[in-house]
Amino acid sequence: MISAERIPNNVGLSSNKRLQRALEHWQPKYIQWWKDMGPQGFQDYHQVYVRTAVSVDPSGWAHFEYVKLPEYRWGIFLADPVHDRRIGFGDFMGNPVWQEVPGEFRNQLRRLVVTQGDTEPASVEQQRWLGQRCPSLYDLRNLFQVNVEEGRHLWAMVYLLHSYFGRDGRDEAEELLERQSGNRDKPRILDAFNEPIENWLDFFMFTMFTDRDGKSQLLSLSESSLDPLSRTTRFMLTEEAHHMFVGETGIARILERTCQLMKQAGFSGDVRALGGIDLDTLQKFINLWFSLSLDLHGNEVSTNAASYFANGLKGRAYEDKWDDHRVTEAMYELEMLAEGKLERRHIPMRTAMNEVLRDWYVGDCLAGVTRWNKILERHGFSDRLRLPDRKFNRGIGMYSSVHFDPHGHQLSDAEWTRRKHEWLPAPEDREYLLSIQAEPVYEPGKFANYIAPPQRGVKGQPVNFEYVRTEL
Ligand code: BYC
Repeated sequence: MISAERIPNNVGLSSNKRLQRALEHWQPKYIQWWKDMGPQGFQDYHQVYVRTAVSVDPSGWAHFEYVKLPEYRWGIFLADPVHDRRIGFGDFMGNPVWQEVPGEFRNQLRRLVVTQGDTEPASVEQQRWLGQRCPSLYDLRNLFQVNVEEGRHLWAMVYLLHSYFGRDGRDEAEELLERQSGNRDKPRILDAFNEPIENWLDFFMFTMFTDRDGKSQLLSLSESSLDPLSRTTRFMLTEEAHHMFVGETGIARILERTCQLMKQAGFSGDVRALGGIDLDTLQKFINLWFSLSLDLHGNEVSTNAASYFANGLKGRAYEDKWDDHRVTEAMYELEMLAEGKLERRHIPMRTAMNEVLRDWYVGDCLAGVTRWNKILERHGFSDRLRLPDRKFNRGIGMYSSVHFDPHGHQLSDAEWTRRKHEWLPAPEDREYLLSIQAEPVYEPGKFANYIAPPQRGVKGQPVNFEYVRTEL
């Protein structure tokens, strides 16, 4: 039996019996899903040193302990309310925020909550085999930390569905456990969440680029006029920051090791001969995960996005930094693809809100890549990693009908087919990565050859701490 005491929460669960019963009904299905679709091979006796949110104040959400993963205490937390909060953008600007869902926006809000919720279990499913190939116990623990928090983010969205969307919401909460990443009949909603994450380079790129779309989307939802959605997503952002840390530092540590191996290889760049990951492969995985994550921001021109903004459902990242919050007159200059030709056109900014958020996202990614390049610079290499043009390898939006190279030059279908593996991972790149990750590293303080140790451990613990314990 689940009780308010057993689910850490700050939403007064024990005084809302209807909601408590609804979550009691959902909880065993969630645990079953976690056991079936969560980390494979780590469901029984492994104890993992993880952070569990027990309240929203800084000491409460940074509580560390060893837990068996299925016994993790998934909780429901909303950031503290803001006194007299007002709608900050769109047509209803200045009105008090909503504590209930207005009937006329119910479908749109449900769609946003379901789309957000769907990504969370999807990512756990995508990553479920990685524990079998981990580069260290430190990394294994970080993977599981990310996984349990994605599970908690699912709880956050299920809480909203159960609390504010009635019968439909309960049905949607069930379906969140029924769709499966990569399943042909019942796939996850957004494309990037159906891609397999089979090796640790995929994982680090995913947490760098795809979790950063999580940041974009959560920032824009945290502006929402629906106050419970805003408060839920504000707290989720604190956890999201750690996921991006895992991705950015994971790649930084691979790059550090690559630089060491490049020197050992006599500056030939042939680090594969020494079991490392070469710069070309790193670049291909950047190209892949950046472009997939650009797609997650939706179409460049979107009437959905315009109406989310007009109705105050979804704002821009850091809405208060903009001057004009109604955006009724402003235009946005976009590189449009019309009849196969690119030309710059001005369109109403409201319809370009997905693109505005994508701009913020690209800037945030660029800052991360610039930090990676400092590692190459420090080692004295002139090579640099870069983001591909945003038209490259798109599956959603107007650029998806034509092919572009990473510099944004248009290509014929034939040339794209001939050259795409110069820019995107080829089957042999994936085979190589699996070959160097064939054996997991489970010895405390040891690291796989292709990655450098972190500069420090977790929560003041040493790097060689036993972050995952096997206790039979
Ligand atoms: N894949 O008007 P548009 C995270 C569809 S990640 C497939 O642009 P909309 C996390 C769209 O469904 C953040 N289909 O659409 C990270 C629509 O189809 P229908 C997740 C796509 O809805 C790591 C049509 O195209 N959060 O948290 O305004 C680990 C029209 O397009 C895609 C959110 O996504 C796609 N990529 O914009 C764990 C926030 N893109 O219905 C977690 C909530 C578009 O016409 N979602 N379509 O057949 C939204 O804000 C919006 O739904 C989107 C798309 C920005 C995603």
